Amino acid sequence: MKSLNRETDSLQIGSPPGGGFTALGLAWAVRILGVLLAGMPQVSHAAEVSADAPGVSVVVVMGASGEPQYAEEYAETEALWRRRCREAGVDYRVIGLKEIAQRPRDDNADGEERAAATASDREQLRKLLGSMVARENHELWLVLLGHGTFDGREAKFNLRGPDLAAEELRDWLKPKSKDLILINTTSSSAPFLTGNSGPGRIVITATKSGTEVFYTRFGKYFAEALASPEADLDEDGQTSLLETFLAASGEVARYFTERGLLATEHALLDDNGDKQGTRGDWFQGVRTVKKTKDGALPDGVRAHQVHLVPGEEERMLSPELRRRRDELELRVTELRYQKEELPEREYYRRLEEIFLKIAEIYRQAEASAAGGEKHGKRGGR
Ligand SMILES: [Ca+2]
Ligand SMILES: [Ca+2]
Repeated sequence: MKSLNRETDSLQIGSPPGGGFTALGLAWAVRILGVLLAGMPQVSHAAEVSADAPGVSVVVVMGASGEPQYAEEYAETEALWRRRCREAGVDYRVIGLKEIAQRPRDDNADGEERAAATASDREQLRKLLGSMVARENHELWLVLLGHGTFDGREAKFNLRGPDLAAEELRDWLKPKSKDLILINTTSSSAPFLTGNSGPGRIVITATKSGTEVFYTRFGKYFAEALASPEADLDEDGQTSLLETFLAASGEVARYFTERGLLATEHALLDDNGDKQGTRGDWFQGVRTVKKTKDGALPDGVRAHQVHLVPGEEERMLSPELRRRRDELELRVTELRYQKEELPEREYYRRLEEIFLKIAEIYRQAEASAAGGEKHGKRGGR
């Protein structure tokens, strides 16, 4: 407690120039207090990252369903994604929902339009991603629902018509060096993590290897946990991508345990770009117990900053302020991992420097919220 008092006494976090705390400043001070109390290793508060307006696109791809019971389940899962995206007010696209034969065909359409209407799901996805990956400062969520296969060499996502190989998707996504969230909920999905892992990217797969080939439950549980208050582990009023992953992983494990069955799927999350996924059972709360080399951030820190449906407080920050705040919070976490190697005075000096910058972001947000109220406007995504 002594060192905690010293940290907080010296920082005066969130205190506006005139003294005393404003609402957001106080919220921030309370949050930092929590971070300092929890000791090392620790991650900072969850925060949502977003890009410049319009900010976020979610693309859900429904694979070939095979059996009718799967078709029903995937349709329900897609409906959950759609609902959550509507709540979040983000751009939502779906591929593979309508039967190809049912797609509207306009007799007056030119050749290109007609070709687009009858194109395979794979081709539609290729075209859509081609336009999306070129957008700067735009967060792209790509969600794959359905079945996957692995022949010992190559993993594929099963689509109606031609399938999609992990390598092909890797090539299509290559221009998107950051702000990419790939969630592959199919069997044999792990090779999609290896191929798409990278800095600024978050990759989640339903399985830990290509050889976990059986039908997966992870995707359904994941969609159910999206923005679910029960999944909000740190109780900050919003469910992060990490919290969603942990809730879904927990449900999968429970399913098999309750039936006395050996689990046939183990989901992975990678958000530090090292091509190594981390399993849900390697986390205690929202922190992984897994050690990283050379002081690298562990998996989960970044995913805990991302929220499909941000909480009320988050919405008061503009996308640009959120982005800056998230970067600073990552620096706090990195610094905390280096604490042992730094002289104490230097550690607190650097910590204070970052905290003051974060406090300034909240001050700006308050100032613009006050201005917005005057003019009947507010932040949003
Ligand atoms: Ca939370
Ligand atoms: Ca990793």
